[in-house]
Amino acid sequence: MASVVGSTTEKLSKLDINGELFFSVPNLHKNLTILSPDQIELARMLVEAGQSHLFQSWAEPGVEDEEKRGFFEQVARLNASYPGGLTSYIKTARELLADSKAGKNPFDGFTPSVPTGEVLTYGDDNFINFEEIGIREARNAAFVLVAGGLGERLGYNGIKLALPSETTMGTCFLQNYIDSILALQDASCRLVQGGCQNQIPLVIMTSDDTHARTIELLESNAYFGMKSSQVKLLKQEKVACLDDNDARLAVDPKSKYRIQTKPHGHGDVHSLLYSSGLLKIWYDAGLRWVLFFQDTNGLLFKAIPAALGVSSSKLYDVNSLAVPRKAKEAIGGITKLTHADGRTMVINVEYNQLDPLLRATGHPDGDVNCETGYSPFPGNINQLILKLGPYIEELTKTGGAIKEFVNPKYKDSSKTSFKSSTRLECMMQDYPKTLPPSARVGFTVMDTWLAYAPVKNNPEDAAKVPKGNPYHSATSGEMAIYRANSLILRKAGGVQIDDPVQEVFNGQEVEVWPRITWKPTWGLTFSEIKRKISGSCSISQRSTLVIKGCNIFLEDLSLDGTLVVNSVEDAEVKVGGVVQNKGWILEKVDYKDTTVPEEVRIRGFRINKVEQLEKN
Ligand code: UGB
Repeated sequence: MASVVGSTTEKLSKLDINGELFFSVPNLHKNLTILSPDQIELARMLVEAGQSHLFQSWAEPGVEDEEKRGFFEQVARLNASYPGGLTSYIKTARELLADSKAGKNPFDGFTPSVPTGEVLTYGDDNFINFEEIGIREARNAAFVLVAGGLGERLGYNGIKLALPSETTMGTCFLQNYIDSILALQDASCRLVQGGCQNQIPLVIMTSDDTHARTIELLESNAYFGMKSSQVKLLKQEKVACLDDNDARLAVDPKSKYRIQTKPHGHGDVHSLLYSSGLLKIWYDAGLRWVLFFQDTNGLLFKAIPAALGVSSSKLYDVNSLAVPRKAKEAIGGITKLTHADGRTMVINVEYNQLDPLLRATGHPDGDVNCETGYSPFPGNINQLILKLGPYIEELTKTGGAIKEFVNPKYKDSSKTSFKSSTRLECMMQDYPKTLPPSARVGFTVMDTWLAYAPVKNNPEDAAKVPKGNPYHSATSGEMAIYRANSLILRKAGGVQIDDPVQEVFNGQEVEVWPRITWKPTWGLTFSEIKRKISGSCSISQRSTLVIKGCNIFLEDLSLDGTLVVNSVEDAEVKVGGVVQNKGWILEKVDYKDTTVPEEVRIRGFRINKVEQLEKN
């Protein structure tokens, strides 16, 4: 024993640590003998930060020593992955928890008002012009997909990127995104005389919940046609959970040698990008834009060219994409905040904060629709376009740290204990909060039918969404793609498309349009689609049209049934005449029927491919 005590004292004095610090934590003190100097340093940091309780149930030295070393590995990771380390995390947590307990309004002193932004109308001259500029700029862009979320609200067992965005072609979200980026790259490079070799980079932010399955999805599909070097994965770490207002870290209920952790939110993307060094590499390569987007919006890339055109024309440092928002819809509201001292900013106010903010500032009805039938605040769809130069400048100052918040669920009104542990969180759209007033922050509003149809809610919750508000389910996400494609062919190509019929799938009433789908390379913009349609074309409501190829031209096509056209890249294909067959039929499926694969039953229908004409 004497030698153990001797070696402990020696270790501590070498580390310049006063041994008394550990006397009050006997189970830690006993275990110092098995710890390395680095681990003792971390232990000191925890004890000094008021976290002695973490060692309360530790076994004697010699018992469960591997687990104890594992504990410090986790602490080292948590410490390294947070700017300023765990000490800083705990300090911020105490401050934010105190504010929350005191009921402090994060928008104290600010008055909300409706900001003005660029409102686009699909297909008018302005829109077409922005699309052209956007395509030109695309080769100077990098894309960043935040995909670390598990999607608890959707309750799907796989990663959301692997879900089919629609089941006619069966393209999953990740493939849809990669196909779109590659199509943008080709279209943009074609505009350069003599061509260009730019490869648009794609970064995917993953988390422990999604990382391995994202790699597997990419590798088992040969990166969906991207060069593997073009895609980079950055994994976000979770953060420590907090048990009380003193920010005591929560012990994992499954192991006394682990700290419980939860996701920190999509705001991590900024610090990860900064520390990865990629921004500098992109800048040096001449890139000008970084576009952030989310995991399940099958319409997004229909809005990208015009939105990028707006950023470029207006020289916006920050451009957020928005759509008209229904009151109480679970998307944030873009809001102008004016402080009593004169400061103003245009920022997303998250959906759970908008109503209390409005009520506190003289709007007794809170978050309600105005005479247009929509909330006056445009809905944030969390697609941000940042100008790379100013973005790097800002992150050089902040290291990518984003203003955090905490959202504890208190047991009672004394606000002294929580129903379950909480943690600090941050959101990527809060990036503009630290920008100087000189920064050019704008937003672009587009029609919902064109730009936004996320898949977030499980069938049961979707069916409970108030009538008139969007379901945000796998059913509505897929139907929105058919509606958008039908409307685009109507508007850009003058195609006569039958009106939709109303159907109920999984308790959700939706419009069913003809199932029209195409690969992004066929039609990225209004003008390109217009160019590929001529004569008098018509498509009946029960029809399915699948276009898989670039130079496929529709001329005097009359479709009543299913037509699938496949073509190799350079082939020019003309498609016309009368096509009539039994087609593909939507058959209802109940989401509770576990004999049906999950990705099918969550949409409430499957496609019975009865008859089609397939042309290669
Ligand atoms: N995500 C991560 O990558 N890491 C995380 O830790 C968490 C999420 P949700 P929510 O436009 O649709 C956002 O859960 O709560 C990824 C905006 O905050 O779908 O619905 C995740 O994988 C809100 O303002 O976000 O709210 C996914 O890709 C509104 O705009 C993305 O982050 C809304 O989205 C979003 O995660 C919307």
